[in-house]
Formats: sequence, C-alpha cells, structure tokens
Amino acid sequence: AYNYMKYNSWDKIEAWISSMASSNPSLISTQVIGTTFEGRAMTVMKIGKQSSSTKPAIFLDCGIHAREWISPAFCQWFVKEAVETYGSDAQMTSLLDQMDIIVLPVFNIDGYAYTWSNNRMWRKTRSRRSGSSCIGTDPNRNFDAGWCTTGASSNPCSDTYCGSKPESEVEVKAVADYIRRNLSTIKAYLTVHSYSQLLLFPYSYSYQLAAHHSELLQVAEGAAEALRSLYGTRYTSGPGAATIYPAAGGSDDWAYDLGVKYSYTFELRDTGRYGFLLPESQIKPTCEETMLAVKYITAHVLENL
Ligand code: 0X9
Ligand code: ZN
Ligand code: ZN
Repeated sequence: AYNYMKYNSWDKIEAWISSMASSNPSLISTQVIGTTFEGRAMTVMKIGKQSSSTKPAIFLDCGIHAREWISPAFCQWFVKEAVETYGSDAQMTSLLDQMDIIVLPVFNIDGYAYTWSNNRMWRKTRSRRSGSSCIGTDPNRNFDAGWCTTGASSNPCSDTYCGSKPESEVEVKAVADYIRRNLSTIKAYLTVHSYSQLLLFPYSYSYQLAAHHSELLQVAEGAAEALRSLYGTRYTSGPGAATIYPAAGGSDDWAYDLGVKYSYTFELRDTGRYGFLLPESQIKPTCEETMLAVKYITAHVLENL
C-alpha cells in the first residue's frame, strides 16, 4: 500500500497519480496540463462526483518550491481523504457533489526530483538560460503580478530569481494557461508551501489592501481556528506583504488579480525548529489539521457560489 506517512519520490508520486485515478474512476479524472523543463508530465487530478454540467472548481497546488516536502505530502493526503471519506463524511460528500477540486500534486517536479537526487535544499525550477551558468527560477516570483518589482531578484544565481520575463518558466505558463482557460469555473486558488504556520492572502506585491480584504481575513481566521482545534497549532493570518514580506510575482496575487477571489497561500508547519526538514512523524498531524482549514475555506466558497 502507498505510504502517506512518508515523503515520496517523484517516481512514486507519478505512479500513485495513475493508480489513484484508475482505481477511483467515478471520482478522479486526470489531465496533463504541460511538460516541465526536463520533460516530465504535469498532471492534474480532478476530484469530484461526475456531472453532466460543468461544476464550479477549486484549484489546489503543492510543491511550487522544491524543498518544501510537506507540501506535496499534503496534496497526496487531501486526495486520499477525499476518496476515503466521500460518502461517509457529510462535508466532503457535499463538497465533491457540488464542486471539483483540481489538484496539482507537485508543481515544480524537476526541482522536487533534484531535492531527492542532489540537493535537499533546492528551491527553484531547473531551467537553464543562455548567458548564465546558474540554474533555475523561483516559480513563485515568475507570475505576472507586479513581476520582479519587490522581494525578488533579477540575478539568475539568486534563490528568488524572477526569471527572464513573467511566465518564462514552462511550469508557471502551464498552470497560468490552465487557470485562464478554466477561469469561469475556478472559484478559489489554494497553494501550499512551508514553513512558518501562516495563512496568507493578497497582496504580497504591494501593501495595498485587497478589495475583499475583510472577507479574506475573516475566512482565514476561521480556517486557522479550525486548524488549531485539532492539536493547538497556531497560525497567523494576513496579507502576504505585511505578514511575511513583500514579494512580487506570486501565484496567489496573480490568481486574485485575474478574478479568483478566494486566493490563499498556506505556509505549513513548523515555525523553524525543523523548517523544511519536517520529520515524517509530523506528516499525519500536519495534514490532518490542514484538512480542517481547507475544508473550512471550501465550505465558505460553497456558501458563496
Ligand atoms: O516567498 C514565498 O514565495 C512564500 N514563502 S516560502 O518560504 N514558502 O518561499 C510566500 C509566498 C507569499 N505570497 C507571495 N509572495 N505572493
Ligand atoms: Zn514556498
Ligand atoms: Zn462561511
């Protein structure tokens, strides 16, 4: 059986995506949305009860940053829980009856594979460009949202390199194209990072408050309270710029400005003791508590369709 309580290599995750889809055909369909710089297929899993009409959807991605291993572990956990609890858990059942959750289990696959093979602390993509021997762009600085104006670097050797232009990274372009193509159905954008125990929403490229600031804050605080109810884990909620740091080119700000109102970035456990090297013993509790926050947000999105 698949071990959700361990970190899994890309090869294992890739095989898991296929096997989950083939063993749950009534709940999961897959679609390849692009190819990474090194040629790996980017596959999204659409989770939801099949319907003849197009359902509203939530886009959930994990693994934008390669070294944040708890993030892909959460996307896998989410899919497992969805499949296991559909039909028994009332909230999950009504969610999947009414909406589709589109899960991208690993956004930055090349970077993730590199953290397994060469450098555990790699963050960026693995793209090469002429004129520099340094490799990779920060995918969360490469979206077209105040691109490279603050908290990002134009130096290709930096860990926060914004790329040669917005969407220069094929992985970013693939996700942005998918969301643009499906914009009329996508009601929320959730992206999972680590670490710091934060629930962030726009803006990060500016200190300006989002048009829906008070609703976004209220939902974030409710989600953080739900998360805390399980093991007492404390999260801080707020707009990215003021809560973590100003940083342009992020997926959350981009999705929000495109029109996806409920746009949130999770920064999962911990607050720095283990940081990116979160022990496997914390995978289950971290994922279980995060499920409560994600379900809280989805319930709010459902109420406001
Ligand atoms: O800096 C980031 O991209 C995220 N933190 S991390 O430690 N996982 O790298 C925070 C992203 C917040 N949102 C934006 N900056 N748009
Ligand atoms: Zn990150
Ligand atoms: Zn609500």
